[in-house]
Amino acid sequence: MTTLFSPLQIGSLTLANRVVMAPLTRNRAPGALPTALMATYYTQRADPKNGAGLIVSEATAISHQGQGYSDVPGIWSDAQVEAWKPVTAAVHAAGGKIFMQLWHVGRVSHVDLQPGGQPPVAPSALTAKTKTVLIQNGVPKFVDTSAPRALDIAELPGIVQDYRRAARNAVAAGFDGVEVHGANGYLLDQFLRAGSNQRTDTYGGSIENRARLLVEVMQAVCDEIGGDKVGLRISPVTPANDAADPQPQPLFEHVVLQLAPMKLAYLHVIEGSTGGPRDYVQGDKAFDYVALRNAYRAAGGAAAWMVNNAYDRALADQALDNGADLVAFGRPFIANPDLTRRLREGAALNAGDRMTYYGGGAAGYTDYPTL
Ligand code: 8OZ
Repeated sequence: MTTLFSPLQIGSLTLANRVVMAPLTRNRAPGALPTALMATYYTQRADPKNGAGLIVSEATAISHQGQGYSDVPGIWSDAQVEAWKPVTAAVHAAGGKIFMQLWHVGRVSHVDLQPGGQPPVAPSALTAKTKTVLIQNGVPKFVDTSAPRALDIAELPGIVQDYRRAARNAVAAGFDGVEVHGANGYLLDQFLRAGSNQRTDTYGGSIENRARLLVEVMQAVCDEIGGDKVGLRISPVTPANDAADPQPQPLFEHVVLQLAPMKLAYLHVIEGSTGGPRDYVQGDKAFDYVALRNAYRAAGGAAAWMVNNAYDRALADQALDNGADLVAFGRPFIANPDLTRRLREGAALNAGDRMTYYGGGAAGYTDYPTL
């Protein structure tokens, strides 16, 4: 019988259990460089007897333009590659596996975070009704995102190239693979959804056109490092960061059909509203996640199916019984480095302190107690 604590083979990688640490933005990388404290934080969660079978890193900017929050890490420079190496080495020494989440925020940014104070970029010049985090004098503040400019079609190959370089850099930094961030209203999701994409060229309009950039990015990343080292995170109905589409079901079914031949490591699906209700509805009817997976499997897609959002032990067991392969836990991993052990033993979970989620030091980061 498969449980959360059974191993899983994905590509050439053996995961010791099916508990995944979801990507979590923590804003503790000043100058976009990872730190020794980050190595400690990930390593505390890396031993698969107590912690995650797979860690997905916090979202990491593929370029300066792709950055949208203060003190999030990057993976576009040699200095960043070097600074990530101690993190991956420490995770591996603890017996862990770690993928890097590759991130371009698109319009979810602020001029203060962009190269030369320029406006952020987006599929269309539509401001997202959302906030970003700016840290000034050590104090995190939620501020409105800046008005973006629409990307010229001639700029898109450069963005695909930035993802490709980021994937190559992630592997050079010692990561076991990468997860492309296609969720939560960031650049690739902005292209996917009609609410943020009003383009009239081959990257807007039809579902096929809106999915084009994501498919090109996935193909480039797979070509660069091999599909068995590549995952994708999607959030078909989330309203996060002003993401909106009237018909997510055919949109995401088209996406997974395009991905089926790429032989990916996993597909990571946020069910419902990110960090909120699982039964959130966007568009005209409830999203059918089983139909999405069936469409992918029917097209020959064999990637591990990872589910996420508000899972507990009972819901996770049910998901595995119903055909999911991996369950990602986000906020529970902030406060419980030994989450896997606690799930296995039915132990109580520590509560996290929201005031220390974004920015700061060791407090609320590396000081949560284990059993
Ligand atoms: C919370 C705060 C900042 C960023 C996401 C990368 O929602 C994020 C994020 C979450 O995917």
